[in-house]
Amino acid sequence: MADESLLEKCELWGTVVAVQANFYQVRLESNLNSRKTISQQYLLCTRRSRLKKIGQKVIVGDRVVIEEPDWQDNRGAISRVLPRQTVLQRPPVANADCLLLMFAVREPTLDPWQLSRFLVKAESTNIKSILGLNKCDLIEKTERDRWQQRLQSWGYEPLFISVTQKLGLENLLKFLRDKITVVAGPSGVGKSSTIETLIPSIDLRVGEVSGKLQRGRHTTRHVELFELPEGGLLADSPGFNQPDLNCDPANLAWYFPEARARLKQDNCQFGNCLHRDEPNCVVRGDWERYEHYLNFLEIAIAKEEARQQTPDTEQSLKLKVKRSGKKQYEPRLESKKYRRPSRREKHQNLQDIYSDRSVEEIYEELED
Ligand SMILES: Nc1nc2c(ncn2[C@@H]2O[C@H](COP(=O)(O)OP(=O)(O)OP(=O)(O)O)[C@@H](O)[C@H]2O)c(=O)[nH]1
Ligand SMILES: [Mg+2]
Ligand SMILES: [Zn+2]
Repeated sequence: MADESLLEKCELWGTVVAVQANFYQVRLESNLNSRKTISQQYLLCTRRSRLKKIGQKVIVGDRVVIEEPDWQDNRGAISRVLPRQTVLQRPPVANADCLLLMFAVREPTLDPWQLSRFLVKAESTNIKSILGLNKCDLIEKTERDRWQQRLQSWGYEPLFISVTQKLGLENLLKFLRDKITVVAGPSGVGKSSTIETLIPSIDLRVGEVSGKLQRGRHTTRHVELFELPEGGLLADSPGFNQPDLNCDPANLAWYFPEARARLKQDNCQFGNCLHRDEPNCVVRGDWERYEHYLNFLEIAIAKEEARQQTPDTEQSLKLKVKRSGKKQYEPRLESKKYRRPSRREKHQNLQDIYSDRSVEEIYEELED
């Protein structure tokens, strides 16, 4: 390549699409200085020791600056992580622009409470979300119309999809183009099938198997961003049935479009109204999901109270989840240099936290 030496001097940057052991697969963007398009699309990178020292983690979706590219071997080193616009914990992805919340209209049965809970969780992330309802081949048009009307009354416009019949995918693609999108939802609704259909070159479930257990890579361990032929990056995630509701109870009503609309029009009498039985409340009323609101509010309040009861514990102790699944509190040590590395750390001290534990383990911890 003619401009090789020139390119090497310039600042290079890209998006981390996969993290594995000590390596980061980075998809290169156009060169910042010369705005030149580079011929290689991916570099396999390590993390500069300076970043390790300051404890700067690199996760999928991070925008990173790369130094010392070796164009022969497609290698490089990450020297800087740009500030994150958004951070999702489940799955761990930075800078997601969009959440594709996926449900099936049948198999598994579409449960309004579960759907509602996912919608509230999605709203609380402040990331734009779209709702896809898959497996439309399994229901009649009348049932589909009923769901559409019902969800419109909740403030949502679902995209009806059938992966098996390739229905609604064109429409879906319009929302995904040139964005980082994370696909989330319960198990078995067709998240992986959708991604596989949109990106025929990958095979998520029976893709590469890794390690002694010969598990499929995507079933448990890795988050990875896959490139849509039309432009844009998509991350699959393992299904889970119940997102946690650890939001500030005072904000909860804002995560329901129906309540939000009321609050934008008018004020409750009390500034700290939780919209239960306070007088002159503008949120309380006969909208379908008001009972969901009340139920989620109780959960959010209970979580908040539990959190407040253990402030000291949180500051001086940290919750450690053992491999066996047992949880115990351990003192949080102030200075890292006095801490002896554990046996596991000695062997894998460069390994990113997210790549050496299963997604379920991380989820468990995040849920506590
Ligand atoms: N009838 C019908 N079945 C579908 C459709 N899309 C996917 N399926 C089936 O649904 C099942 C589950 O699909 P997956 O793509 O593995 O679901 P998932 O959401 O990735 O599930 P987890 O990985 O467990 O979270 C598979 O047997 C698919 O063949 C569809 O549009 N219609
Ligand atoms: Mg899947
Ligand atoms: Zn109120």
